[in-house]
Amino acid sequence: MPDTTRMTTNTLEPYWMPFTANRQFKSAPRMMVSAKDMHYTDGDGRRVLDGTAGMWCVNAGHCRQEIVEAVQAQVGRMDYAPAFQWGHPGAFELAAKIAALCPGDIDHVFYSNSGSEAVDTALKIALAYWRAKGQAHRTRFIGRERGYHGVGFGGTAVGGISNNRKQFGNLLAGVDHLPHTLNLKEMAFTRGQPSWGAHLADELERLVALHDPSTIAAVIVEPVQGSTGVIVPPQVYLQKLRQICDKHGILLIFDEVITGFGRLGTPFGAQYFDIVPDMITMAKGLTNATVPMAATAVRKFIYDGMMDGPQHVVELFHGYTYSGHPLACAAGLATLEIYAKEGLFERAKNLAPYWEDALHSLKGVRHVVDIRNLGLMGAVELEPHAGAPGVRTFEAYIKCFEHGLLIRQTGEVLALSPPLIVEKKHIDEIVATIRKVLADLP
Ligand code: PXG
Repeated sequence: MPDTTRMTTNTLEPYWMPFTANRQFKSAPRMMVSAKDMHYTDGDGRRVLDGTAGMWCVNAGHCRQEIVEAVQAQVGRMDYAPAFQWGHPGAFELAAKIAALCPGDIDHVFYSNSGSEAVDTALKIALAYWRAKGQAHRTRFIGRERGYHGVGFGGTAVGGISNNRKQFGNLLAGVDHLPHTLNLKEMAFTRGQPSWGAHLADELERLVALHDPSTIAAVIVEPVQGSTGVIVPPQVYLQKLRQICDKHGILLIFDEVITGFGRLGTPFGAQYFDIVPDMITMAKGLTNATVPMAATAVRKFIYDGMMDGPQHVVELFHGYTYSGHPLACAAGLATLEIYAKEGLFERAKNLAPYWEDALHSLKGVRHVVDIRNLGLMGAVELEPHAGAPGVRTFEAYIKCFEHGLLIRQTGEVLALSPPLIVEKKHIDEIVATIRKVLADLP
């Protein structure tokens, strides 16, 4: 076995790391080597409290025995089964369990391997559905500023992060964006959903009028914007988006890659907001991140609408070698069982008020200009150094790590999303560490 704790800088070089300042990292690498429940152990043997469930994905905590054993058993029984024109029992069993967790009549599940693929799948299903319904002119997508929908060309196009878009040319044609809803002047330090901002949903009416409803296939939004710093939707904003989509016959896609699987105390954000979208994209918590897996779940009318033409003809010319991979299905089934057995979604719901109070106790701490929370998501926004965006939060991020706490840094925001097994003592530790780090930070 290679000793991954003692690598030289030379051996670091070949790996081109994703979304990472490679040269900076390789000059001072941070390595994780093992993990259990709420903690990582880093390359120096230090325990690091996981304040972000890895990257918003290890919702049941690390290296859960039941998941490990399920994957081990599956890899010994059958490593792989062809995904096209063949099946294996786990894929069907898991699809039924996912559908049962989904709201309303969302009852069919298409598998992929990452949130990015789940999003591109949803966009392709939308186009294919409208074509099947004789409305092939509905090709346009509406995303939102500051939205993150992964890194495929479709997801990048409907996403609203200029850094993620600017290197990659024209992306997908025919995409427009709603404005984001963050406004510190109107909503700083709001607990939960802001009361200001529902009117921003009316911007969808403006875009629909501009492009004509007959050209629009779907609107895609994250119920709570995660990656760009936990932007909580204003009260009734999402309900208004649903109404406007209904009025114009436009499909509404909720990207629940982060908000899925209990993050808000409900199976999906859709239930938290009491909305039935037409499709839900999910990944991350689906397998507790043990094996990569994602899914796009659709309402009955979408699946039924695609089941036309001769019986022997493929209905959707789309899929991946690893769609419904046996190891991922084994991990997914074991994960969903843990969520149910331990009541982890309910646990998140019950802990959310404690989480909210703890986070908001940081109000007044040096550099803090906003605190946001919903469910077990949280964000602390800092005043940047003049002329140096992102530098102060990066310093805070590194200092937290040195103090044994893993958080996420995005722009001017420190983002938090602990595993749902988090205990009050861990929440206290997360907040105390951030408090200390910020007090000492220039
Ligand atoms: N949609 C949403 C809403 C996401 O948050 C994706 C799609 C893409 O998933 P994949 O599996 O292709 O990465 C995501 C991913 C962060 C962070 O720190 C967030 C994500 C990934 C990595 C880091 O905010 N979200």
